[in-house]
Amino acid sequence: MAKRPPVEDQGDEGLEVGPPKRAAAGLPGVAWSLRHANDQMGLRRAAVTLPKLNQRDGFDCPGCAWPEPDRRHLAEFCENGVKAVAHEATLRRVDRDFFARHPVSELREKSEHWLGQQGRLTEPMVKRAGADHYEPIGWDEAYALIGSHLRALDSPDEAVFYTSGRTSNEAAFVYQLFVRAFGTNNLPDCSNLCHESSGAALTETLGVGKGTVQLGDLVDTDLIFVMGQNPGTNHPRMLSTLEEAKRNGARIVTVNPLPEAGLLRFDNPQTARGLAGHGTELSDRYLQVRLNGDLALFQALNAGLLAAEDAAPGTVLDHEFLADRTSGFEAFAAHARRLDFADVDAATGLTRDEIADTLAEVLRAKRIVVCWAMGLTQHRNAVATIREIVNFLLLRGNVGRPGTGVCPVRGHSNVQGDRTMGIYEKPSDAFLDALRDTFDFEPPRRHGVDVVDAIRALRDGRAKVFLAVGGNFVGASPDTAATEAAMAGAALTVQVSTKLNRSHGVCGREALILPTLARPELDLQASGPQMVTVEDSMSLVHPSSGALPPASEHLRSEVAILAGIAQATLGEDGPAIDWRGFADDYDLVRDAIAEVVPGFEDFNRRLRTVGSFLLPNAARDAADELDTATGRAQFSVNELEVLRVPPGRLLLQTIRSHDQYNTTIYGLDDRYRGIKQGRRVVFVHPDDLASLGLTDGAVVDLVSEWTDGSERRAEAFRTVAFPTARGCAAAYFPETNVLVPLDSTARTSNTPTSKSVVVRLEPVDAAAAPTASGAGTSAASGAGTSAASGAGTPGASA
Ligand SMILES: Nc1nc2c(c(=O)[nH]1)N[C@H]1C(S)=C(S)[C@@H](COP(=O)(O)OP(=O)(O)OC[C@H]3O[C@@H](n4cnc5c(=O)[nH]c(N)nc54)[C@H](O)[C@@H]3O)O[C@H]1N2
Ligand SMILES: Nc1nc2c(c(=O)[nH]1)N[C@H]1C(S)=C(S)[C@@H](COP(=O)(O)OP(=O)(O)OC[C@H]3O[C@@H](n4cnc5c(=O)[nH]c(N)nc54)[C@H](O)[C@@H]3O)O[C@H]1N2
Ligand SMILES: [Mo]
Repeated sequence: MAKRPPVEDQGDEGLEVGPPKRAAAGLPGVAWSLRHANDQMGLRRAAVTLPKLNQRDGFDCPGCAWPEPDRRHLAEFCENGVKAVAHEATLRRVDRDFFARHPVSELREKSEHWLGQQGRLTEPMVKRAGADHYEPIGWDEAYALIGSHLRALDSPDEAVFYTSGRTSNEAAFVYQLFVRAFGTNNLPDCSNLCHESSGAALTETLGVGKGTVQLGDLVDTDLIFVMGQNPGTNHPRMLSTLEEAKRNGARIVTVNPLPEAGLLRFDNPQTARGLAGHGTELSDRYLQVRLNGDLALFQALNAGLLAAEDAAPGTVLDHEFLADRTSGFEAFAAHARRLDFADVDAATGLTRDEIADTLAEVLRAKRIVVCWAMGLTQHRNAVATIREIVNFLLLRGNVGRPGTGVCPVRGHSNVQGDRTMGIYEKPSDAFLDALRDTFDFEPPRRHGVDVVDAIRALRDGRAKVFLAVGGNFVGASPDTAATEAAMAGAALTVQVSTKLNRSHGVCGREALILPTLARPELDLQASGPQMVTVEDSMSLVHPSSGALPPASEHLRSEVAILAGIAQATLGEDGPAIDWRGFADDYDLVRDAIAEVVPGFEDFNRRLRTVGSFLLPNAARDAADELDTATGRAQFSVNELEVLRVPPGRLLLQTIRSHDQYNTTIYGLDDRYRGIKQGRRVVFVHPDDLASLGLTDGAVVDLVSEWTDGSERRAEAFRTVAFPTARGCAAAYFPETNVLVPLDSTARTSNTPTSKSVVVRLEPVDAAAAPTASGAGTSAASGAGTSAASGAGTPGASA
């Protein structure tokens, strides 16, 4: 079960720990981004590339899905957007000589940081069965190899087709069309690991699995909740929006176990005041909730709203809205009135005063927006939490009105668009009917596998071929040991990628690497240069056109690669679809999208005249009829189960550092949290450290304990005393993915519970500590049990 850290991560010899920062961005942010740009692509290339970022005639930032404001700055990007671009536009290359020098067995031992630093992939490579090296292969031969594997399967359901959220709308549409023409709905995507819980909760309650706010709603509102997200690192441009909202008089309540620098204060690098470090204090109220305590918090607020209404009837709830636009209020209210506040205390760790003061904020606000990200979605009760947020908003009519709504803040820059294009293992009948009518074939109706079920299918031999368009399935998925074993059992794995990652080293018996263009690069096809489109977090569709010369002359676009695979696989037997035509001219793809996907009517013309356009959303637009079971916004009843952590254990969340993009590790610092040159750290409250008999700086193994009695271990982490909520801990993924049990997922959405893993901290004998030879022996020290039993009860239970 033990997972030894890769050689270059062991020891973290340069690791330095300082105090966390109290503000985000400002001058250091600018300096850092320029250093990355210079390291990776040189200043000249940076000077022609960066001004195109997020401009109307340029390319969409591959960093995050936060929308661009109407009034754009010349530099409409952030420190982390620059890092994302610099690492794609890098001048470093991984060529055939690289693969001759580094066998697969060696790549498997490398860290994600090392792999990502090697540069851009340059030509198609194959690893033959039994070989330990990738060797060059021609494109046509690669397509033929995939086709022969797929055609040899007993059933199309024996193949799995993964997508990460950088894929353009055009590529995503062609991809899902090919997969369904082939005969399966096995289309898991990174959403399954990410905002699936939001999609599930919002579809059920509001009829559409997306947010209902526009930027304008956020900058002109009374109260914003920022729940479970770290925008200073992961959505830096959101901070400018929050700053504007504050200027317009909004109040901000942040709910987060960690004191995140960006949410304390923002020094906007786009303004002179911000550059000088006189930024805006962002959060008016900072609730350091315990991990997984948000459902209890919102149930307490909802109970408080009902009590306030009882005390002053007719003044608190929006009765007209409730009567005309919602369903299920009575059952919800009856349940809410029975809330046990002792459970709220235990689950949230907040004082009753903190909750009462927050309720007072809510009662003062005529318009409320709730924003959230992974801090809410990656828990067992994630879907219930988000449904409860909808209850909260419905009570006072805070949906479908200017300045109100739900704002799930999306991750990957086109993860929302990919879903709109049909990358979904559970497609609706309406979508499949439209495919059938447009392309004249009968798409499969049986639902496919999501990420967790794909791992199980590969593990059990029910799936044999795995193809990924982007992402790092092995690195990003939970339960690393289980995922790696599942992958190694596949007959063929195919990665359409821009850069190396763990999924290239941990591969099937035969494996292909198909290198593709990145966003900033010119996409030239038979009909000329192509643009693609993406959909941001707020349902705005807009074009993206790269201009840089491709990293290698051998690269192909995702659309071209998918069309090639489709042709080689389906040949004469498949539906009559002009794959070649799609690859030659993406306008034809968009014409097909216009026929199949609602909201894309007249797609090409609108793109060329108005540029970007907003997709319909009945809940946002206050339509008379929502796509829910009752046609109205749906109240729900959510049972509160308090996550009881056994004595001597902590609840661990697995998060991003400031220097990473998911599994792409740009650097080893986490500036805002005071960490330099190392990633194997675990943040723990000083009082919890004390009660566990540990000190700041101790080296421990993280051992996760799952209900079936199994244990998973991540070795050699340095403890960092940190002002997180009591009973909670935090460490970076992907290093800690090994700890997340495959079967520990959110109800309904099946998203891994990456933000609530029960762990114990086992001290490692200093002499055996994190050197290559010592790492494997730590488990034998046996010190962990005594530390665990000697501790008090730092867990989330009271
Ligand atoms: N630079 C950069 N940008 C990115 C990414 C990246 O890796 N790097 N990733 C992109 C992607 S795919 C995504 S999904 C987003 C992720 O964006 P985030 O969701 O901001 O990412 P995380 O690092 O997972 O941070 C989770 C946050 O939620 C808090 N939290 C954890 N558990 C709880 C809880 O139970 N309750 C509450 N209230 N808070 C909790 C944590 O303390 C932390 O602040 O960012 C996107 N943008
Ligand atoms: N423990 C834990 N695990 C998590 C999370 C967590 O918070 N905790 N977060 C989860 C979340 S929110 C997400 S979204 C997933 C992310 O899961 P993924 O999306 O699968 O992973 P990434 O690390 O974003 O993928 C990076 C790779 O994408 C490829 N790539 C980059 N750009 C392009 C492109 O334009 N085209 C193509 N074809 N390839 C490209 C590069 O080869 C790069 O190495 O991870 C999840 N895993
Ligand atoms: Mo994500």
